Amino acid sequence: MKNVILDCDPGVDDALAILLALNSDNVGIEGITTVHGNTTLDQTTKNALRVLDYFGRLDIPVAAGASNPLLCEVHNAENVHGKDGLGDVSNIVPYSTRREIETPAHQYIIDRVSSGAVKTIVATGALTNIALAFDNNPEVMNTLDELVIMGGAFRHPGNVSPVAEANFYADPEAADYVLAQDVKKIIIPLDVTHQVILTPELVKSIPDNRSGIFVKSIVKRYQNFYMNVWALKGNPLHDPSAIGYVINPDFLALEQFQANVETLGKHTRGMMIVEQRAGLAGINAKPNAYIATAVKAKEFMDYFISSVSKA
Ligand SMILES: [Ca+2]
Repeated sequence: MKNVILDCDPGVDDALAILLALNSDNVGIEGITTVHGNTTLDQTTKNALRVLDYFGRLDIPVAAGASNPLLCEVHNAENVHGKDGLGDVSNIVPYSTRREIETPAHQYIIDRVSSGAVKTIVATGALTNIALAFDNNPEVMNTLDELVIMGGAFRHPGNVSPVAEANFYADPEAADYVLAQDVKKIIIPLDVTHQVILTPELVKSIPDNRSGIFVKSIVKRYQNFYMNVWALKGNPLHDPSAIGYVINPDFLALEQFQANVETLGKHTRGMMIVEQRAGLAGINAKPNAYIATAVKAKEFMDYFISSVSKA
């Protein structure tokens, strides 16, 4: 079993990622760290706590992190995830009376990695906390086996701009800084997450157990957004795809590239820039990341549905 810290901004798909991890024997959640993104830090922290409470996992600590990007203004996405960031379903997923621990997220991450308890971090929000952890203690952070990042759009359009994906766009300086670190990075971009579509029919097929009621309540609004605005047949499983990689790397095919994040462009800020010309005359790329370029969508979706159907 891989013990991970999930650094996230719940967020409907973050909540589905947490659920997938909780229901898997291949992954254990050491702790959850929260960041600004889909909604405010205060709300993403409350949401992490209420999701854990709903599933009776009061043993998992939550550490709150950055409320703002490193340099730019905060950019939230309540239009996608609901006012409360979780589809506005507090009647079904009530608020917790628990609080986050006192240690800030980046310090909690450093402490747990330093202790050897965690070798894998899964980041499914803006990369502010991860950047702060590397900036504060690169020696410890570079002992990680892998950093799995949901973010970026490669050969696919962006989702907050024609070229930028929401997590990288939410803090481009942090994203670019993290990609420049030596640790092994696995990037799960929109190219693959937009192939894993949870349709209303699939949701209907899930039994009304505890996980099923959770999924059915939180995805409704989110799914409508993707069907109406993106003309998709349902909602992509963005963040669950990152946990899916940890559960079974065979779900995804990886290719190594040099990848950076644009921090200056007038029209391209937050865009993932990938050097695809390696091997052409005179081009010396320095590969620094593995990018998921294909996904076994049916196998992963079957796994997702069976996982949320069993408890
Ligand atoms: Ca997220």
